[in-house]
Amino acid sequence: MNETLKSFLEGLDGLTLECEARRGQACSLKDLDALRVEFLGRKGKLAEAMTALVRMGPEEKPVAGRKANEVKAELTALLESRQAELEAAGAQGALAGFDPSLPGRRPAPGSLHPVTLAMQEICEVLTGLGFEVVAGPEVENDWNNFEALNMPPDHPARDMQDTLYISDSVVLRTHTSPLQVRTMLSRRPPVAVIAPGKVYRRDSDITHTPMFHQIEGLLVDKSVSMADLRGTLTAFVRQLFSADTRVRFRPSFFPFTEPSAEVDISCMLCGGSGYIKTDPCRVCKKTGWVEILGCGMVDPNVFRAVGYDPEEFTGFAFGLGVERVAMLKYGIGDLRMFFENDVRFLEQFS
Ligand code: 2NM
Repeated sequence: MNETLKSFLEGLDGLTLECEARRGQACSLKDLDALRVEFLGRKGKLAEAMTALVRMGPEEKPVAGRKANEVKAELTALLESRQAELEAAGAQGALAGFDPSLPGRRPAPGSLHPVTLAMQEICEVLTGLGFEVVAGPEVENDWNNFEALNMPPDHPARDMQDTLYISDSVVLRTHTSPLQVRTMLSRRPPVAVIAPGKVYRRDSDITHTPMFHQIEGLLVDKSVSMADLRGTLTAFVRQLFSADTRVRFRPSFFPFTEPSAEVDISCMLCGGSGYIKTDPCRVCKKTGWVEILGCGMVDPNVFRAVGYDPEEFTGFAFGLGVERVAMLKYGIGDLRMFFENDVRFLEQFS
């Protein structure tokens, strides 16, 4: 046999052997594709070997051509069978370690923020006592936030609140009382409302945040007295804390009430003794009392501003800070906890 033909045929058998040896090393479809290009591509090993055909005579050429076709079919079959192997292994790989008997992953349930919880509890107790919840804008005009509440422009009481101004006559409400002003402007007594919501002050340190939550209450009717105020607030704190909670009023000042008082309740931690065993109580600082809210009898000037006759009607009002109540109710020592949104803190209230 012609030497050229002989080495051509041997070379092609060598291709089949090499492909057989290397197909197992292709561990991915990508590897396998590279191998296909290397052997069967336009510039691959088979195409390269076949360049020898042009130098062959008419007797050798058909033999060589037939062999080339056989080898091409062998190479194709080798690579295709490897592809089938890889695809089967891939399917098993995707399912490897999958245990269909395991329970599904559930999304972690969220929980209400402690300030929201306190807000809800306070509102529940007060609506139970007959108050109706009212809401309104956090951006207020100067008249609703100050003027109608017996705080004219030059009133020193305006300095008590560091106000965040939108413009000369528009503010972020510094308390929720403008909701009560709005209520009185739109209704005639008897009125019994509570106004919960966010309020804003230019104040920021470890015990003050620029935004906090307040709930204010208002009762107006014929012959509402300070005794009604005391009875209402006593019932309120006994439901919010415990039935044996004691109440005391201290004289105070607010521009919108006269007389005004601050209300203390007996300490919910030490029960009013000032001590936990022999340690000074950390909540009431040994006094046995904690301040819980401010209140008073609505000033006649407020009634005149909203068009109520102060000779015909009297009323009481009160206001409390929700963060403070939440700290006392849930034993939270640091106001900043409410604003950090640390899940480890928040999830304790679920
Ligand atoms: C407080 C304390 C005392 C109050 C007064 C009024 C209104 F609108 F009726 F005049 N609303 N809230 C009030 C009174 C609020 O917070 C410490």
